[in-house]
Amino acid sequence: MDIFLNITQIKPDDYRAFTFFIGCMAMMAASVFFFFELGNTEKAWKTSLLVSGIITFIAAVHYYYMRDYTIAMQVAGKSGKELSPTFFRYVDWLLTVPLMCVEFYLITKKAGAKIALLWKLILASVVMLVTGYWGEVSASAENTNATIWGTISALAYFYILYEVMWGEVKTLAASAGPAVAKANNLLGWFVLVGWVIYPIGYLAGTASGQWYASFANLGLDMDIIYNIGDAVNKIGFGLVIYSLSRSSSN
Ligand SMILES: *C/C=C(C)/C=C/C=C(C)/C=C/C1=C(C)CCCC1(C)C
Repeated sequence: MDIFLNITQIKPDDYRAFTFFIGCMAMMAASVFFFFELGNTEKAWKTSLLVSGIITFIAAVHYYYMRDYTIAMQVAGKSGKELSPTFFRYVDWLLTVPLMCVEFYLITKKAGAKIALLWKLILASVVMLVTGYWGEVSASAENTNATIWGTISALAYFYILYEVMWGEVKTLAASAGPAVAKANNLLGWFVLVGWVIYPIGYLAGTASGQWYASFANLGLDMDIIYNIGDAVNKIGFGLVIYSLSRSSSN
């Protein structure tokens, strides 16, 4: 099979491939925007904005490959879970979610955030993602792995949410001034509402044969849900950082 797949092979009703395609474009556009805006950003916010651009750029590259992957599988006659680029998906997340934790550290650093806080957030995000990955790849109608690993993953997720909304990050953001407090609050809402899209995708994708099969089957594909989540969260996070960099500029 030709490895240089042509995007014209996307079938008109293949929403999975289509959302990978449009996700790639959106991430690329966002990266160009963040990178170009670096030039007229105050020094204090340059690194934060650079990280925003790196996050969307890493995602753009992964989306480029994930789109090809899913089309290749489609063309090879595969179906169901085989169409999901699970490995690339989690490699992408393992790079980008810790970078989102870095954003929390960067915006609270001038209020005294310690490197230990950053490591706690990164560790929690790695636990969340590695267990999620195990849950996805080992899920089957014969076992309860998806539930067990998904639960551990969710605990790590709640820890991050707690730190951002009510814990150390929140306290530091409050003492860093109103602009940072507001940005942190907005980012917290992304973690609360935006990140919840992911466990919904996970439940939908692993539902077969599980106790949650009846309600998790939304008729929506797991990848489509994840793709929506990524666009909302990665670009949204970046825009919050961008507006923070503007509000305290001049
Ligand atoms: C840019 C990518 C982001 C922000 C990805 C975030 C992913 C999550 C918050 C995933 C969370 C999961 C759970 C809370 C439980 C089930 C397994 C996961 C990994 C889907």
